Amino acid sequence: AQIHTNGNSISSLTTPKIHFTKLFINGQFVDSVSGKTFETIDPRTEEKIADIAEGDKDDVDLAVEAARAAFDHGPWPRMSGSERGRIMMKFVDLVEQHLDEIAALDALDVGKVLSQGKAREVPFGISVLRYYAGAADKIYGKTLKLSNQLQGYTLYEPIGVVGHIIPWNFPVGMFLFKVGPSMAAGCTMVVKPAEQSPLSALYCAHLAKLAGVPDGVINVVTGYGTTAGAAISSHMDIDCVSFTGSSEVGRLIMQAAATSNLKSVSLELGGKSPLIVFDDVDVDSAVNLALMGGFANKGEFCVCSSRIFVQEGIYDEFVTKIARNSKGLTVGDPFEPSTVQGPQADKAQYEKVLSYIEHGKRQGATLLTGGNPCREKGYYIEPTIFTDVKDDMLIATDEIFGPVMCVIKFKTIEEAIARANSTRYGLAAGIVTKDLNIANTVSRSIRAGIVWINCYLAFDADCPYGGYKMSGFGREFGMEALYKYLQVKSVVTPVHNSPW
Ligand code: TXE
Repeated sequence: AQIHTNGNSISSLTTPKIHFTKLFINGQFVDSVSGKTFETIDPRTEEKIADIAEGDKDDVDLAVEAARAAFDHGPWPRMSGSERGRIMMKFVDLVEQHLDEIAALDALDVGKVLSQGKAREVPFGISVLRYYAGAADKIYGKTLKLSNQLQGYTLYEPIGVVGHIIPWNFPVGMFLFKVGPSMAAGCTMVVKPAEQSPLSALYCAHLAKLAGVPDGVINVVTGYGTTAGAAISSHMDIDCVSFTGSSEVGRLIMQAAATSNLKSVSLELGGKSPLIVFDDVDVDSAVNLALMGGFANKGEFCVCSSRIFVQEGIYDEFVTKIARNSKGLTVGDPFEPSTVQGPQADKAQYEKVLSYIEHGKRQGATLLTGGNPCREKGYYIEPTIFTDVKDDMLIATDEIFGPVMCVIKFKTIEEAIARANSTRYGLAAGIVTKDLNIANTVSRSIRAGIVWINCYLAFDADCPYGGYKMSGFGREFGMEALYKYLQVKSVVTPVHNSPW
């Protein structure tokens, strides 16, 4: 199928046309070796959107073969950084020209609100890709004066073939966040999108080809985790795997890497992030920040502020106001302009969230608002807030990954720090206060990869983020992400008769 590359013809679309449903290997859309397909489901209707080629180990082998040939013999790692950057810029421009259509594919696949995708997620993904296009010719080593007899320098070289295993909560975002830095580094890659959300990755792979990215540099194998995903993490010819998803699967990826070829691993594994609101703030703005942080992307967001700690002096007012404002959030069809929250991405997530709500009720927390499915069809759930939550209840310890928030009262700064940190996760945290000393003390005391002061979900391509503790390791964004895909070689040479 061909799509137009100049301009966007579908800004008034309701649901987008599906152009690409096959695996993308060595620059071609191909059927899976087995000929099998799987269905991708519209979470609004629970009906099939399209049949997608089901890649398996054999398809991963073919994709790795193509990526390996492109790495060992192709132009991509050999061309100058500025030439790679130039091609990447063309790719960025094409993604930008097709922004509306790409946002619509994700809205269809996993229920993301179209207006938010168009205004925020896809533009942010584009800014990340553009950042790495600009970074491709800014990879520097060091010069080393080792002794009077020796000098050296370091060369940063691409790590090789990369496997990216990505989740469904930000399909195009994750694709661009991972593909961008590894492309800039000069790597070639096999990407496995989540089975819930294959459409936008295939579309972007096509745009990469149109931009002039050589065949074999980006390969996309759609399929399931236990087959295609596992084939990537255990592959003997993949040099590095970058994974975002659940802690359980993160563990399997590390095990597979360890028992195969000891490939390098980076993991981003979700969280249970605290937002700590102190007495001295404007309660209305703190409430709005908490709602945004907790319910953004229907709570399917690894950095969601799912535990809101509120200091006792404003607690009652905060609870009254958050209950009222939460009821004003419109849950509905993600293609409707008035919608704030769409359906959960798939049936498994929908059922998981509802079962946590039941646990919350059963374990004695107070259901302040929400708690129910909210449409006859589709995976819609009301924004849900619990109070009277104890730190050891499941709703306070586990990543629910849905629109469920716990509001918890605290007295002192020491108590807030201790309870915020008493989680196995460490991805993000937020602090709301006017007091600079409190902000500085708490931000230094929190064990998390990113801390927001008087804001939340403030991301930038230049600002690294990733996990402490069981939220994983390795960073997305910034030059930190680029260096995951490089390895350093030291070159040392003797110096004769140096007077210094
Ligand atoms: O994740 P999985 P699921 C969390 C969140 C969510 C829970 C379950 O709490 O409710 O995980 O979601 C691939 N080898 N996060 O089941 O299974 C899979 O095909 C290799 C947090 O969707 O981890 C998909 O591409 N790969 C999160 C990807 O892993 C495997 C984002 C993620 O799926 C595999 C998503 C295997 N054995 C979920 N099994 C975040 N950190 O943002 C599955 N996969």
